[in-house]
Amino acid sequence: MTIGTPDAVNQAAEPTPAPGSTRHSVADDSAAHHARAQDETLWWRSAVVYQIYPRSFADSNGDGVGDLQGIIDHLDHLVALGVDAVWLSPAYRSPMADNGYDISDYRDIDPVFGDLATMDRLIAEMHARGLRLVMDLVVNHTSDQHAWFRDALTGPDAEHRDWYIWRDPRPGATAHDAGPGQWRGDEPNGWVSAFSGPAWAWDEASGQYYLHIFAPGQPDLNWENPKVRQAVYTMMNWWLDRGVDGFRMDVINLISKPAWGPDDAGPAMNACSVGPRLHDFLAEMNREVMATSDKVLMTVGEMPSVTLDEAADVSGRDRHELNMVFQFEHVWLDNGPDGDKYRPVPLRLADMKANMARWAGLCETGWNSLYLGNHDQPRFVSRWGDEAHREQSSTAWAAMLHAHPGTPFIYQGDELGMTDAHFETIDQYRDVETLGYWHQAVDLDGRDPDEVMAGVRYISRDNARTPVQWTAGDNAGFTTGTPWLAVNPNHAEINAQTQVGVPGSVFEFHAALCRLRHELPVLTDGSIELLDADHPRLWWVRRRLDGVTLDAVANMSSAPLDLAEASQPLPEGRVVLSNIVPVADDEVTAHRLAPWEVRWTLS
Ligand SMILES: [Ca+2]
Repeated sequence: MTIGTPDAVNQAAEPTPAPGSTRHSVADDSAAHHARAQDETLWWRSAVVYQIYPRSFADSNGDGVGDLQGIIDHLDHLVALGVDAVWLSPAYRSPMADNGYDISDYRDIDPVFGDLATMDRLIAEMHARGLRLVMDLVVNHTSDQHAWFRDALTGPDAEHRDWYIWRDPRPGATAHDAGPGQWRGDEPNGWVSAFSGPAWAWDEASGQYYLHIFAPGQPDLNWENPKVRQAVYTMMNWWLDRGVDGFRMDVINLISKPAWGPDDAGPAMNACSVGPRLHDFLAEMNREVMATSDKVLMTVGEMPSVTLDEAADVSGRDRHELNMVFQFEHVWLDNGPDGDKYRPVPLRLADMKANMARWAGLCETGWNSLYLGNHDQPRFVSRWGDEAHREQSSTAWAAMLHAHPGTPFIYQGDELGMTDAHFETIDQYRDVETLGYWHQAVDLDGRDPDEVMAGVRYISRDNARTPVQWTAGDNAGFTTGTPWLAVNPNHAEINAQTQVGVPGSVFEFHAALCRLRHELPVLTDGSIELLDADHPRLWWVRRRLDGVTLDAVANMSSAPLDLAEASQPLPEGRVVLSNIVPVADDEVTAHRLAPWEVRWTLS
């Protein structure tokens, strides 16, 4: 089987086709949508966003690392896909302790990615193609190489000392010598960093600890200090003056730290989520930055462990904080005991369906983002699909994601159905989080390396960071040099060259998803109903708006599914999206779903 050509979406309408057989014009439904689209204040609600992780996207100069010129060289790929905006993961100057999420200069581009002149050209080239640029904004912490922190290290009286969070050793506790990232015994409390080890780093010179929720090279900024906040807002406005169209805000739920005591312990990320002044800070940022811009920005806050109510507060239309959030519940459903993602458990589809339906409720008063993958998650086709049914399972997952309320995000390479890296040994990995977990689990805790490696292979962030596969040629056309992270050998089969413009490809299926997003207002504004919620393999959501009903139905398994198992018959209607080409007039096709078949029917 191949995947149905999206070009058929634009073919002339015919009377009620057999399900899955033909895709028809949706032009009749688009008038109301175009009226909404005129409302510039809502552009981000009906947009599809593409995430670029620049290190792995395209290398223009043969040093093995993707760069801004590489993005410019491939912008027509994004035009062909039909996305509205790009979220660019950090390209700022950075020592790359966490691949750019440790910024040493917010107003410069790291030389490995290019320079400000190239950035200006990227913005101009994107705008010339109708694409908007959403910058990553990492302001929970800086790099320890940032000038502010270098100054803070000079002593307690330094101008920028209070721009970070310093504490004395825990009174009465005894310290012992320990290597970097290891417990000394007199940390101010027992908070654990996201990359294993204590969340406090010892500064011998001043005899104090500083807080780092992430790596020791990523000290947390002290948002209680109004000078810090003003410096961030000024920097954001500087980028707006350069032409960017919004911000994706890294772990923005962590910026307000709670009151805590010496006996507090556990993950610092959990302790600091949605602190007491988060909403004050975001409302202030909105007044100082977003509200002063002459264009409508897109803002999305990354918020691990945020609750639905908290997300509703952050994204509430009348609250003027952020447009939408990245929540994490659905990508944590297969985490193992104690939330350990490296000890995964099988995903129950019913849990995923229920979770996504619940988060759809956010769009009643606020707004949600929709994603299955990003630079911090493995490839969803390997994680929750079936590589033996790679094209069908990746498109089925994508179509069901896009069928929910919210703004969909496509992570680079997912539009090609790229898979996990399938590395065999730990020395093939580069990710600071993966290496930190391995060190803790194998070297310190003495766990079985084979068992730990099974978890690493399943969940490591490097799975999604292998270079984008442009061609079947050397290094997948990503670089003429040696790639910083190994190219997946399956680029011989999976690559853009064999998919872009090719009917039936995973890429063209995603292009159809983007087109339908712009043509069907029911996708943006419709209500949602989850049918057959407990069925372990059938995923069925129904959207409704102004007398139009969209049914998205998928078989999320590698075995055929008899539609008699559904609680009600599938409605008759126009099939506007399908990932199979059924046999014409086949009664069997009409009454069952093939492995990983998805259908969108409009009635
Ligand atoms: Ca390069």
